[in-house]
Amino acid sequence: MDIRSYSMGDIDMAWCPGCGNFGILKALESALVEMEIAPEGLVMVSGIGQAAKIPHYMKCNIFNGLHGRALPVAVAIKSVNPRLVVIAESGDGDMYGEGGNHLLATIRRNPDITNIVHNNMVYGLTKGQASPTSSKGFVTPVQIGGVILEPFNPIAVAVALDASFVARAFIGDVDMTKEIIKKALSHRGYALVDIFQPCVSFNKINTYKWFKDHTYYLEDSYDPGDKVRAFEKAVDPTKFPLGVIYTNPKKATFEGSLNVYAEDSTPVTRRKRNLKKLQQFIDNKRKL
Ligand SMILES: Cc1ncc(C[n+]2csc(CCOP(=O)(O)OP(=O)(O)O)c2C)c(N)n1
Ligand code: SF4
Ligand SMILES: [Mg+2]
Repeated sequence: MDIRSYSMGDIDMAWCPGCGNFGILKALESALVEMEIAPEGLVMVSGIGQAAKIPHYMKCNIFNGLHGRALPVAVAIKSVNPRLVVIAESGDGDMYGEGGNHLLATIRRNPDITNIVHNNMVYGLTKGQASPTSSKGFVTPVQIGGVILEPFNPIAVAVALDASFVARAFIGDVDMTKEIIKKALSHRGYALVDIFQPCVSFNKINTYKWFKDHTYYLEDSYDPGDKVRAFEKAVDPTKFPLGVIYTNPKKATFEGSLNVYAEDSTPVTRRKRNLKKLQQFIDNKRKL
């Protein structure tokens, strides 16, 4: 198995030259290959946006749904077939704006899925409007006087909700991004990886240089199990930490807590349908 296992060959790609999305695709495919995750065992789920096109460029199972709705679909897929590796991947607008409520619900449920967010601090596909993570004062064709709101802080929210794995990467460093994605994929439970991804066409403020100047790697001695310290790091107003910021590996997974797997771990999708039992359930005569 090598990087060609996921390659779609010589296809047209709708991303602009220089966009950080290319690096994320490379980091993700390399992580999957190094972890020997076969394309047939993976489902990529996305919403709408430039970032959400990433499954189109990978040879694996994909579900490309409505704007903001990747997470509930990903949770459902994992629930009916826990043997699959499920990745929900989209942009900052999709995951934190349109899909914001699903983010909160998914963190609480803790399904064993990886949630990768391309955070370019802008709506790229619709040509440069402010997203929830846009900086205060960011001027756009719609926010002509600059954004008036404080930016949404996904890392602080995830830590506060006790998400079982919270990390941040910057795609200026593809190798480190790959390593962080590998840690997220190895984690059992919900794993958020927010990746700073410059949009070279519609965000002239948060450039590769800007992200490099405003980030730093957590030191080796940093303990991601310390929730208070993780929160302090998440709200640091001076610079953004990169790496695994918080983990709580002790949490039960959503699908692991479902009654349907209490006595039989066979994925629901692999079971023989018992129509008589189903009819009895519909008739309210017995529990499933
Ligand atoms: C419900 C809904 N609202 C708005 C839109 C229009 N829309 C499509 S993509 C997009 C922004 C996507 O931004 P983001 O998720 O950050 O992805 P990016 O393009 O920046 O990678 C918007 C507002 C839509 N398709 N559906
Ligand atoms: S518009 Fe921005 S996010 Fe979309 S492909 Fe171009 S550079 Fe990348
Ligand atoms: Mg975006």
